[in-house]
Amino acid sequence: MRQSQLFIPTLREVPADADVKSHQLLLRAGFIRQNAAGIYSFLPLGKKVLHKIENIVREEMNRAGSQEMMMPALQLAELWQESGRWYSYGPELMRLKDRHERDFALGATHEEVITSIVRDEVKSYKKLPLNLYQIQTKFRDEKRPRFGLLRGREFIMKDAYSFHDKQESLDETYETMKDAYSAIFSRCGLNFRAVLADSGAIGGKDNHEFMVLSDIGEDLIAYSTESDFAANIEMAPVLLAEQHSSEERLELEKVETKQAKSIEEVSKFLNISSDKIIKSLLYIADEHPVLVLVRGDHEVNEIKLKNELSATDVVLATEEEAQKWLNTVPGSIGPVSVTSDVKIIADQAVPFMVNAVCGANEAGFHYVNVNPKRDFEYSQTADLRFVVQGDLSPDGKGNIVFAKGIEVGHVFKLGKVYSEPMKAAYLDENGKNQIMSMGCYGIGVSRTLAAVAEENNDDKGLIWPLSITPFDVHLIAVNSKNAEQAALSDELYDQMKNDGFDCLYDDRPERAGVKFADSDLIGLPIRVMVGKRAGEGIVEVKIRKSGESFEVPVSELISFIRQEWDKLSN
Ligand code: 9G3
Repeated sequence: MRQSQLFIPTLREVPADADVKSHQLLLRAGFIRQNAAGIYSFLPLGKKVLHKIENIVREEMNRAGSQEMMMPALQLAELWQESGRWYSYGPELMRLKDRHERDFALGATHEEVITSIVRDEVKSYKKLPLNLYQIQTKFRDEKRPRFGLLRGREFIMKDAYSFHDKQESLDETYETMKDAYSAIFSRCGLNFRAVLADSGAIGGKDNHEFMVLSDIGEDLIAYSTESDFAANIEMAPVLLAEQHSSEERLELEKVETKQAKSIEEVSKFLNISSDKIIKSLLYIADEHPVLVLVRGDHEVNEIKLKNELSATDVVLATEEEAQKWLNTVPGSIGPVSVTSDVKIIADQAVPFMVNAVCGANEAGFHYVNVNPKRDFEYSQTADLRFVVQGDLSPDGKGNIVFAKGIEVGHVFKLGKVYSEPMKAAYLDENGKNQIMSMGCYGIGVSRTLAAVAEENNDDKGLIWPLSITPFDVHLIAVNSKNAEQAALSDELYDQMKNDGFDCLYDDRPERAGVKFADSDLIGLPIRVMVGKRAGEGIVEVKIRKSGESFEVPVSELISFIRQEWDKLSN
């Protein structure tokens, strides 16, 4: 493609409201333009990258046995009423009426549509499992669209849905989809983790988010330095590092601690480290008082607490409730001699505490030399705390570090969350009517493009991985008014095209500096410059990622480019 023909409106200055690198660079390099908040056009270069990412997605989904189809963006409200989501979703779901005043949703996702298609067409276990996907525009009226394509209101998603008779079949497809996702994000050159995620609103047994590690990520993940373990902070399990202390158990003693209430204050007042203090928090779980005990240097993870208590609502007790159930105020709450009306649950690390400190359930007083079991009972122990950096990884390999992540994919085991209300049923091998199980699998395709741009750039511009670069080679006639350089450039352009390179030829009558700056901005992997030594049959080749440049005789150019291409591929 000749750059003098290409529609590529580059910008010199950084757009004001673009506050992450990928957003700034995709705008400046003429890949996208904003039409409205969270709504973008893909200009030719952006469209080429999008197309390549979609094809990688397509190849891996087809290889994994999913069949491509296309569903409408306009969805009958009746379908969302069947699943109940017409009423449960708020302004984020874009709705409209057609000319006959009929209600529609603009597709934010397609569980209802796909389930309505499959329930009408699939009646026998012989037709299962079935795995269908589409690559399609989605609409979600985000309250605060931001970071360009990373959080838009109209975006491209690959969404796949699988249908099963048996749970094992769903489990198998789920693993196959996870492997396909790993292949897709690896081929896009992304540093990602498959993160165990909280089941969240849409139910289903477990689910994984595919997170690109990035400083601007909105999610916090815990991952192991020595294995592929990774989990959302809320979900990350804690491996109990049992520490048996030979310390002699001392006599329980009540001491005055005056105004010292918080862990820090008690730690300072009694001059003991926080990991010797039992942090006691009174919660109300579905109306029942529960005293939760964790070590003083740990934090209660309320999602784990809720799951452990299988409670729907878990909230910290008010002062009045503390007064009512423990006859004291927060800051002096403890587990010693507590009424049996209050259930006591302890984090798994608490039973290993020796000669600890805890509130005496009397304002201004604490107990010292408190020993679990001897001085207080608890009905159960569980993993109730947030993971912290440095914890042993739950798989025993390496230690936990935290990182921010950009969610580019999400795979779910839905179970019967949609097939039940929408009656997607089949006859099993015994002729018995059964409800199908489902899985769903999403990739933010336009978000993936932005994530690649976010993680592959430098102060001069974008640096595209070979797999999705908009063009392979940037051929530049340094001075296109110079006949010798123009002639050789034209010749090389034809030769590279014949040799199968998708070449962008900068034939514009611009100063060299402008051409080089634009080339750095656009970020093609290999640049060939036809300059002063054209007469000697020598051109310069520059590798965008490493910045290395080489003087190469024209006769060796193609083989040299292939060699550099292979080096960049590994
Ligand atoms: C909505 C709106 C926003 C939404 C949803 C529905 C997220 C919604 C979850 C999913 C689950 C999976 C299939 C592909 C993979 C993800 N935001 N989700 O259901 F109406 Cl406005 O989309 N869907």
